[in-house]
Amino acid sequence: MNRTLVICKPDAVERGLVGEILGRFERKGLRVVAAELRTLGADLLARHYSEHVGKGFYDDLVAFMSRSPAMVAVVEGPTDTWRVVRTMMGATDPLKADPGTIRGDFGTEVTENLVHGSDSAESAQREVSLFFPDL
Ligand code: DAT
Ligand code: MG
Repeated sequence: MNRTLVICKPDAVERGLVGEILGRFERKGLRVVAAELRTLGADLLARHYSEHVGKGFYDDLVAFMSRSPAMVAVVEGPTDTWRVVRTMMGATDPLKADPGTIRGDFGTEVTENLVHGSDSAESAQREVSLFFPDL
């Protein structure tokens, strides 16, 4: 699986950072093979974030992820694309993310951390199918 799911979260769209974020992946050598601006609903988010349902931050996460449109995209590369994307995203908490990463360069708080990327080859396959069943 050399494709992975990327979501430029509502904060990234609101702040006009979609081009910056997808552009970084493009400049790295990855290719955007699908992208659509979508407002994500609670049911889809519960499937996408199933491992987090019931956690203390879950309601805030869903409120944030559904408050305005997100740019949902599939990115392709030669190998381990999910890992390349995760490395370029930086740590979940932008305060701990290294400079040079997307979260390290543009984020200040853990909920509004700009970007989602699948966290394994299995997650990538599952998430691409969930958001782009026809791809
Ligand atoms: P990642 O997005 O780096 O894969 P994750 O899957 O652990 O991180 O969590 C999903 C999202 O949930 C994350 O991007 C932001 C939010 N989140 C995670 N841990 C949190 C926490 N302790 N407090 C608030 N929000 C959190
Ligand atoms: Mg995750």
